[in-house]
Amino acid sequence: MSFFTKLRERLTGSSSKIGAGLDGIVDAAPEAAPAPAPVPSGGIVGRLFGTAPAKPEEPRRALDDEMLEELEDMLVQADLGVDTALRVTANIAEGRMGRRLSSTELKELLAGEIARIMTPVARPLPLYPKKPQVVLVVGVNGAGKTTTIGKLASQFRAAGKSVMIAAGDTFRAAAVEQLQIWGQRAGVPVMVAAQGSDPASLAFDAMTRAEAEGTDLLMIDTAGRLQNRQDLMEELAKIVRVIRKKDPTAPHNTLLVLDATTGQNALNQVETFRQLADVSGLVMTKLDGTARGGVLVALADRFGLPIHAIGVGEQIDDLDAFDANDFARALVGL
Ligand SMILES: Nc1nc2c(ncn2[C@@H]2O[C@H](COP(=O)(O)OP(=O)(O)O)[C@@H](O)[C@H]2O)c(=O)[nH]1
Ligand SMILES: [Mg+2]
Repeated sequence: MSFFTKLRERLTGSSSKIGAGLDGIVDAAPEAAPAPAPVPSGGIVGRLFGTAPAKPEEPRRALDDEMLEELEDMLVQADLGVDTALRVTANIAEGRMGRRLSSTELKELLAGEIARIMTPVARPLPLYPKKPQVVLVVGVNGAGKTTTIGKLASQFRAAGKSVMIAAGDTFRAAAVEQLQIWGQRAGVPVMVAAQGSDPASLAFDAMTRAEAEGTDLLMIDTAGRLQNRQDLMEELAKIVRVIRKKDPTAPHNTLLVLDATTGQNALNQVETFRQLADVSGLVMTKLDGTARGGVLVALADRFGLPIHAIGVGEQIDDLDAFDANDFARALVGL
């Protein structure tokens, strides 16, 4: 896994948003203090004493209530949510009122606060010795479940694990075909059933085959028809019930896949899916090129669910582990 190289390249939308926001706040210093003239140091003295060439001073702004309010508003705009924005701002303010901060210093402070929120949730998908380890994948239509399963299958294969996929979204024929294509790409078998057939019986068959073949990992795709919440809840509950007949400890992980571009809506989706299934961790997709990565901070702060991975593109290797520090720095534009 290329840790966050892709994120750094692609999180440009988010970083420019918060980064530019912070630049704007500092530049908006009411006193508009002119930057002090740079000290000349390129001459003989500089060369003799090894002084670094002078950089033009960054603008600074004294931290006051007005600046904190601007900071708070900007963070709310960047999808951190009101509660998280308030707390982050208060932490930055503590012991620093009146201090003159540059945009870079403010970014460092903000990155530190965000990293502190994200560090406890940055956890890889836990691996259990159980065979097969069952990963149930849930989320609304279009969130990126099928794509994420394909990417995960490929990474586990590359790590030497045997993998099987059950195409539990039996509602849409196209969904099954899509998963078969991902299965081919990742080199893993995909168990399918007739369109409209019971996903629970498919899950049961997949468990049976995975057990017989000694498969390490069984990933079960599901439908995401939230419009029919009661049906979906029953469908998921039934899948869990039948696989527990085979292994009472399954599913070992229930991954909720969320689309970063939905912004604050991701918070509602977590609330909903926690009622539908025993969600054990999150995957956030489409962080490439979206300006809404801030919602991850709100999610972490509010729910504390592990973030196992992030999607940074549509290709098979576009799934990264989640690293709190890298994410925080990329988000604030450092
Ligand atoms: N840019 C981008 N697109 C993604 C990512 N993950 C999934 N997609 C796209 O989102 C769309 C829906 O994905 P799909 O896996 O079918 O969602 P599902 O309905 O939850 O199974 C597809 O066009 C995917 O290529 C990602 O991390 N980045
Ligand atoms: Mg799908």
